[in-house]
Amino acid sequence: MLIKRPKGWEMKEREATPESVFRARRRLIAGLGLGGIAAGGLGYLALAERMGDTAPVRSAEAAPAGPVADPSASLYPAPRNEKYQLDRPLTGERFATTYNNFYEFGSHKNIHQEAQRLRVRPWTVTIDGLVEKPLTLGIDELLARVSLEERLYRHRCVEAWSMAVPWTGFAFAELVALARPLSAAKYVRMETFMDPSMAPAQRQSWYPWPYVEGLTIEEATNELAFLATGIYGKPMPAQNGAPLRLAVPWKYGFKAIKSIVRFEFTDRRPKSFWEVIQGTEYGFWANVNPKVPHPRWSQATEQVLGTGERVPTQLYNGYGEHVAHLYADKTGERLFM
Ligand SMILES: Nc1nc2c(c(=O)[nH]1)N[C@H]1C(S)=C(S)[C@@H](COP(=O)(O)O)O[C@H]1N2
Ligand SMILES: [Mo]
Repeated sequence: MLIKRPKGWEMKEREATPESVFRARRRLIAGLGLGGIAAGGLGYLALAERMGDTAPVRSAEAAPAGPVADPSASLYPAPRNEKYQLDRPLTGERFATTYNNFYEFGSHKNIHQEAQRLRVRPWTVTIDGLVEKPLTLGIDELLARVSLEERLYRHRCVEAWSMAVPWTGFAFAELVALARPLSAAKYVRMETFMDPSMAPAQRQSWYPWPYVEGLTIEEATNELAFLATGIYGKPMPAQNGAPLRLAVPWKYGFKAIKSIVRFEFTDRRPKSFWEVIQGTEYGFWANVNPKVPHPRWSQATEQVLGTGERVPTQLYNGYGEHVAHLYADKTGERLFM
């Protein structure tokens, strides 16, 4: 599919002032129709409103010191794997890194500054459950045991906005190989960190923290399943899910769990964060399908982050040739929500 390259995609140098960025954000927010969202168009915000959580999260604690140098910085940029091509321009970095969903830092999109409280070293990753030998290792140890590459992927949020970004990371299959799951393992359950001192919104007890997501082993070992450690040729910024987050581009964005600390191999289907909150709207499979509307809005089109352009949504977000076979025998399952 050809999508016209929008005008004004790239910011001119002279526009790179904080004020123009602020104005660009306002245009972006207008373009994304957030007025409509505030009126109750989107589930997450509607939930937050019901729960009385419309005010930004504030914490009594002092802000942490400035960011420390990332010990993995020398691994970037990693070579690009040309196999994964886009049908649209890349989203501008300043959009993808300032318009985020990361509920641990607040239920609105503008959490990128609050997210700088995230401390990404030391960062321990645990691999356990139905595996030959449980493993606990530091993120830098893990990075030394995998091969990093860059992939250009689309990302389709269930809220009907999308972006296209260069992730750096490694195939999820590499982690599964490290884990050596037992044959009884059918799923991998992933967990985000739990630390309200870094992420004040985790004190909001009406959310089922920590954030949890899951995949079948077949999904996790599909070549598209990617564990991202960086974006735009640099280590992952906090707000995008440093230091390790999932990218499964054929699924709705909420599957792409951020800041992972644990991979548990299990024979039971994990119940994800959003499924616990609203199981009738956010299920386990959550594959993208323009023909299956969300109970409260259409999924036929999506608004492109940074331009506000509206484009048709594709089945499996355009990745059907890689993943459709995974679901051929799953009749009777709610595959698309
Ligand atoms: N831990 C955690 N992971 C998360 C979320 C979150 O709130 N917490 N939001 C999800 C949603 S809804 C989306 S669309 C993507 C957004 O990723 P981005 O901010 O890098 O665009 O992260 C997903 N992963
Ligand atoms: Mo999302």
